Amino acid sequence: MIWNEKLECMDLENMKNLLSERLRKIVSFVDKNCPLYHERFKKTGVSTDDIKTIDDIRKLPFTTKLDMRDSYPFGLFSTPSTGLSEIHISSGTTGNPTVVGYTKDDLKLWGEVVARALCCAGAKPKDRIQIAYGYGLFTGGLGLHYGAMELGLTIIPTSSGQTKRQLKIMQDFKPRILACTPSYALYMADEAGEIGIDPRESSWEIGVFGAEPWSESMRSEIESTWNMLATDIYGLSEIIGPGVSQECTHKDGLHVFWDVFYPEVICPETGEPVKDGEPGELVITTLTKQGIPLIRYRTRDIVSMTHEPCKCGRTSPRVSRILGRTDDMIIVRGINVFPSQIEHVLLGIEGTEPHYQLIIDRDKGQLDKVEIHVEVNEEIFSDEIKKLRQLEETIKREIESVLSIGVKVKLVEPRTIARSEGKAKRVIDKRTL
Ligand code: DLL
Repeated sequence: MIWNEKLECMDLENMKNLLSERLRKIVSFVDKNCPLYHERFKKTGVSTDDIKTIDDIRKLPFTTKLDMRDSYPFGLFSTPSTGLSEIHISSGTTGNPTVVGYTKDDLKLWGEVVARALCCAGAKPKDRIQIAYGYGLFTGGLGLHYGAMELGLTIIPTSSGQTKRQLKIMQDFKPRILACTPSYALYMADEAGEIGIDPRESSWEIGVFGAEPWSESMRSEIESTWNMLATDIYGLSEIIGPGVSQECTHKDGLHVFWDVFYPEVICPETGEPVKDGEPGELVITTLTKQGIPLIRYRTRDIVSMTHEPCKCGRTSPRVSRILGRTDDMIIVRGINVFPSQIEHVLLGIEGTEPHYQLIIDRDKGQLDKVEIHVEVNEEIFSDEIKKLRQLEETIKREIESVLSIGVKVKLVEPRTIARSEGKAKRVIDKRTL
């Protein structure tokens, strides 16, 4: 089922006209209502009259996370705060937190895009959904909630945490859909085993997983453990929250809801567009939002994009899963490291769990040291020391060959790496640069 067939399957010529019209409108809107944008357009020498078609988007300046922090709390808004229905605030680790706000129409839009996403994943009206994303200032819980309401699902808003209760609710109320972070889906499988529930017998048939990076191997692991279809949902608070893009049941890239969130993929260094299929930074323009519309927002997420048609009939471009970040990439001894590479290696080694932590440190005047703590399962852990050493050696060798840097591997007891009910913390960077 396609939720909004008219827009999701629109032919490209009509879509281009719609996108151009919406771009002209939103640029005039922010120019008129947001002094920061007005000033910036003036400074970069672009006027609203220069924007005629969607291709003129490249004439516009970028917006960054720094702009959001610097304009705290409402400097980037185009609607006065009295006109907002909801405000979400992210807990910033450095500097000001990021504030986003929704008008009543923005909340409708949020419901609409998440309803589209849920349909993409295979949900149907009247299905039951267990929403185990956190509710509150994090946009996961409420975003999924609005979409599920729009689609006419029966919602069980468990929020995250209280895993045994989550599992009991699943057993008693048999929801067909589970929405949570992929790492929490795996965590719940662990716990299910402990309390004698066979995950393969679960009622969940469809998973709508996102909010953190995951891999194809993690997908296979979730799908085989829970006997369900695991789909990827992407979004970020600055743009709307979840519901920017979503995989359909073909699982061949995430459909971007481009009539409202126009995507570009650029080279992060030059700002120039990259070709379809090439990785680059995802940049999004919100074409219809009112509270805090963003022009060419740099997400810092790395993806590749394709405009090839999809078997499902939707005509939207699709982006790959998030390949990394322009900023969370770690540079160890001059080499770029993505934690997902380590995860990938671990998932291919029997006996290890996809729970790991990467600890990076540097003694004064020394080279970076990388220690990887890897959890092993109960069975392996009770093996003799010699076998454990062999396993450590294997992991070390494989990781070193992928990362091209020397690492130290330490196997740790089952369930000793702090679990998260939200996003897993994979990297502990102790270096002072
Ligand atoms: O995580 C929104 C969300 C909630 C998406 C629930 C999906 C499901 P933020 O907390 O603002 O918003 O974090 C946004 O999380 O820029 C990505 O780096 C990362 N991210 C989100 N979805 C995915 C995904 C929500 N499917 C940041 N795969 C984004 C990989 C993701 N990374």
